[in-house]
Amino acid sequence: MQGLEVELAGMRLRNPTMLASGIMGLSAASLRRAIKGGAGAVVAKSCSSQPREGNPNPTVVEIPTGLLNSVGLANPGCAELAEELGRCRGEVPVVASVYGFSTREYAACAQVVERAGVDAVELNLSCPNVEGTVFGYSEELAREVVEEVKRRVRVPVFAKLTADAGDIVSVAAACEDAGADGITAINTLRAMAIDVTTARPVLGNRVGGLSGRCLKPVALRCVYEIAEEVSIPVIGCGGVTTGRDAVEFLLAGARAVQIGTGVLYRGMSVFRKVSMEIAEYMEEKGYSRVDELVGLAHR
Ligand code: RRO
Repeated sequence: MQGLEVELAGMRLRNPTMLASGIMGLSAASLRRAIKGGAGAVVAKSCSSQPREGNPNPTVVEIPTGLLNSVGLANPGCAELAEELGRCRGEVPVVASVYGFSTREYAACAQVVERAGVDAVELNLSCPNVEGTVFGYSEELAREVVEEVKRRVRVPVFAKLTADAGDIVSVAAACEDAGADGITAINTLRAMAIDVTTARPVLGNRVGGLSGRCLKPVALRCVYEIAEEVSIPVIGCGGVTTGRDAVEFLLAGARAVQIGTGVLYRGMSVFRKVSMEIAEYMEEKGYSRVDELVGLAHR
């Protein structure tokens, strides 16, 4: 498909779709499936310095307009995950998502995955499912993490933020100021479901993160407002399922879009399908390059 290539913080993507960090990205095999499904880049599941088992079951529940998860950062630890990521290098950019309970842990994890040869690091400053500080709730804390990681690694660093923060736009601006190479907006939103039969919360952890179609208007608003404020690239994430969804994010100012729950709705070939649908839109409207769409809604 011609005209879909985008440049993102120095990386060349064959199209603007990326696998979002989440349940798919713990093994080289699952990342390769997304690459085969047409993804322009892949983001692995977030990792911490020590392995984590995650939260009690049930950790994933489907609701009519999306998905609730309370996985709890289950991962084998950044050293083991880094080895897996090393096995995926080559075809498309591979991005590691790192999490830390402290600034120092973020930096240490980022260094481990960089040594494994990943193309970029996404800082998960916004996980809704672990006890402890959410660095992305605070301009100061987000700034501190980005500054420290930028001191330690040379690959591009993206900051993944949440609309649960009081003011996501100010946090994004602080991350840009601290040297971030891009902003991913947004992570899941804190949410819950209650089983009326048992009169108990459905998720084992009671509260989790909401993803899927219902998230799109919120994510789109965040991308639009962040793009007004920062000049680094913005990556849209939240409810992208169709090419039309992706186009909305591009028009709002995103340079690329991440797809997570959309994989559940349309399978691993969702990346190819969305790319083809973007191309159809471009042809219909007479655009020859996808980056012509970026930010057009700001006129
Ligand atoms: O693992 C999770 O529970 C999780 C993470 Br790290 C995240 O960033 N967002 C999410 O919805 N779930």
